[in-house]
Amino acid sequence: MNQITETPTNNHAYSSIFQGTGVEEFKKCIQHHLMSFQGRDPDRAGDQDVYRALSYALRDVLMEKWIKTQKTFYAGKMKRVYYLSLEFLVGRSLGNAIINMGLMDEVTQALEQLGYDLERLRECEEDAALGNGGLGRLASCFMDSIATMKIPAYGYGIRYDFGLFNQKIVDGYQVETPDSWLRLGSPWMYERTSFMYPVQFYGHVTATTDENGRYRARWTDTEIVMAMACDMLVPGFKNDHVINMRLWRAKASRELDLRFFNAGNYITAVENKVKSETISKVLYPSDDISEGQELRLKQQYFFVAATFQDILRRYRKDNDTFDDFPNQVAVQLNDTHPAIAIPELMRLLLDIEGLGWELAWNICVKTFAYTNHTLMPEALETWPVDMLGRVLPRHLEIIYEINRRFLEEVALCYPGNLRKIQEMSLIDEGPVRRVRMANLAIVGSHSVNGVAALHTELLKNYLFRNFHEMYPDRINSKTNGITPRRWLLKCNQELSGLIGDKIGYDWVVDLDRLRDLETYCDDPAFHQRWQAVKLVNKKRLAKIIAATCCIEVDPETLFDIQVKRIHEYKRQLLNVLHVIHFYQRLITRPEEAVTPRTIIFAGKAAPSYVKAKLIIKLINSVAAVVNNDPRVGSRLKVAFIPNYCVSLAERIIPAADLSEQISTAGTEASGTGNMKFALNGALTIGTLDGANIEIREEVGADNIFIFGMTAEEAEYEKKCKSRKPWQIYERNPEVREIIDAIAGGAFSNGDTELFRPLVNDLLSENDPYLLLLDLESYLQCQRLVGEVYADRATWIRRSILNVARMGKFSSDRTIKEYAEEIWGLKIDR
Ligand code: GPQ
Repeated sequence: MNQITETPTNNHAYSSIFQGTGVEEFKKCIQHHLMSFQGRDPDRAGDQDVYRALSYALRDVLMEKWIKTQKTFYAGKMKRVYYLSLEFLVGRSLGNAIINMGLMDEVTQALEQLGYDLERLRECEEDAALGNGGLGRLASCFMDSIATMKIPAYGYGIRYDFGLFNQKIVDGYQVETPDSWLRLGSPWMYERTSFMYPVQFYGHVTATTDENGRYRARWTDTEIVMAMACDMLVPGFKNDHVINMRLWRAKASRELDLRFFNAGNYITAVENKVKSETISKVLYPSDDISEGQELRLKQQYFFVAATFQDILRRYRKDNDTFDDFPNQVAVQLNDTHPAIAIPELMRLLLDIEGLGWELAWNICVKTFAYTNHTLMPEALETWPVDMLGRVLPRHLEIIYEINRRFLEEVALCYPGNLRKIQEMSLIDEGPVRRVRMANLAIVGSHSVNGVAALHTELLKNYLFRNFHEMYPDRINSKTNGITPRRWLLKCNQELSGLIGDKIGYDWVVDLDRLRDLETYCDDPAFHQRWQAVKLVNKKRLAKIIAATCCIEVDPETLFDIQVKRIHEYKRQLLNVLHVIHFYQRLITRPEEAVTPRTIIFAGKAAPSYVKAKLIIKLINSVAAVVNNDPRVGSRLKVAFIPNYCVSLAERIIPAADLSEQISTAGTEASGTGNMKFALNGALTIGTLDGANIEIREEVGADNIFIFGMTAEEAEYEKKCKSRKPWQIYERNPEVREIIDAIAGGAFSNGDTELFRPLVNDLLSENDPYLLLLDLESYLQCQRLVGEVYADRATWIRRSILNVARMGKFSSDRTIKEYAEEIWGLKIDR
């Protein structure tokens, strides 16, 4: 696509080892990689070989720029930001690298001349799925914005051998298979095989005194695992700036090998080697729910310990004392997953550097900032005290001391108030004593942020109320964002081209510029092109659906899409209830005019989440009935696209007319899919939850379909149960018909047991997600959606206005706020 090649560069002229030589030089570089590194005859290489050679050619350029970028950090003695995250949901890198490096022309031409097609090569790349969902994808969008805004920062995480599982649908059920994304190696992963740090586990703490007679702990008899650095490079958008994510891989220590090998115990030696390397084997596949496995705790400490050795190494290059640490280092904790960093930094400062407690603690609090991503209690991490004390004995001691001092402070604030002490303690004194990682993260950070305005208010008033009362300046809001490079420029080249034609491309690095599109919101010629672009994207998705689901869908119908992790609170089940209702209307009142729809789902359920998996089965079962009912035809089709992932999202989102964001108000911290859809011209049907509220503020209430209870009303209903699901069922015949169909086996060949757990939840007074309480409002709102879509000019106008008003949701804006308000940096743009 030439449109993209015409996007503006910023002030910094592009310079690369290809400059001046261009396409010819590039071809040579690809051929060189084919022969020297892959041993392939360039005349006989296949797509996979050329994909690799091309990627290595680009990586050469990236590496050169990365080294230059690092030098500017050192030369400027810049304060560094460390973004610690157990998840980075990267997706594919090739297309993104080409676009951000401004090499689309060179690459396309070079490949053409060599006889290859870029689109096909891009399909050779495995997604890097080192994350579960929103939280991991946010981290990757942040990396893109940080690089684009030239912020001196690094991402730190784990290089999992196996990313998020692959999902197959067999007989309507989810089946998981391992994601061996490194099977053929990844050209984007730069392994530094000799760059390793030791990480300790288990062992004992012995008390000693230092020369000043002060207590010094020694942590001994530990098991050691080595952390090897693997870098993934992240280019900024056309600015010559390249940063890295440093992902740690676990390696057995040579000492461990030698000890056992020398003792002649060969098998034990190999066993131990395998055991220590399992730490970075696999990503934990649950989202918004905490898993209490020891291996997970070891993953957390493993990457934190390696990261801090790296941070201190870099800090020591320029500093002899720790006085300046918080002015030189900012650490952002992506949820509590890396919160063990707080006692780890304390340990390093106390036990290794010999600082006193107060000084060390001051440094810690000024250094750390914590982002919370959920309001749901089951997602808050806690570790059994026993386990933590066994795996990390010194850290438990330090946590106890942090807690002792903190509770003294609480007692001073609230004399005699035992309830406060109990609630705020870092230790949950239940039958199994547990460390509350959120409390640790709040106490040990100068900033605690929510990810949308509503979420932050709910943190202040409910979940973290006590802490907010005690530290009123600590909790702040940073509404999430998405990178416009991947989520518009790259994934929707047709729309980007159309927008570029009208208003240029400044929006790529300054998303507010999309406002200029408002001028064209009533222009019939523009409407026509807008609609044509959407149709192209829908046709492309229709092909994918035909190939992966064997379902023929009509691109002229309204594409109604819900793609995200499958979770009860996200209420895919509510969407299914509407599907069934729509189907029943078609059957019982065939003469009624309806807007034909294609309703599309995709998403993974955590492998152990039984109910979420049953919801997937229900979606597929309803789809089977609806799609095969000859009375329906193309007026309604339902598709569940398997194996949702970043690269699929890039295909699905641009094809949406309607975006489903229907969580129970007060449960979705922010959502980011909601932003991606609206930026690609879909209208939202949604609840007043998370960032939907801010999207409504931006696009205007007329341009979004809002239904259902507010967070306050939902909270009230959960407590007081003033409206009962079974009353709604009895009163409303339409609701009754939907539920009876599921319960009566209409989608399970007469089996009335299969979906009973879901039916029971729907009718229960204790349904925490309140589906039936929102159902009537949802059905009514969906009816309105159909009517508006039938008036195509109105729909397109609203679609244009949505895109034009999405400026706020660029992750560039989000990162600027983090940089200025949390990390203490000044950003001039
Ligand atoms: N989120 Cl706690 C996840 O993706 N995984 C998690 O474990 C937790 C939160 C999401 C959250 O559900 C969304 O509302 C947010 O938009 C997203 O994090 C990024 O903040």
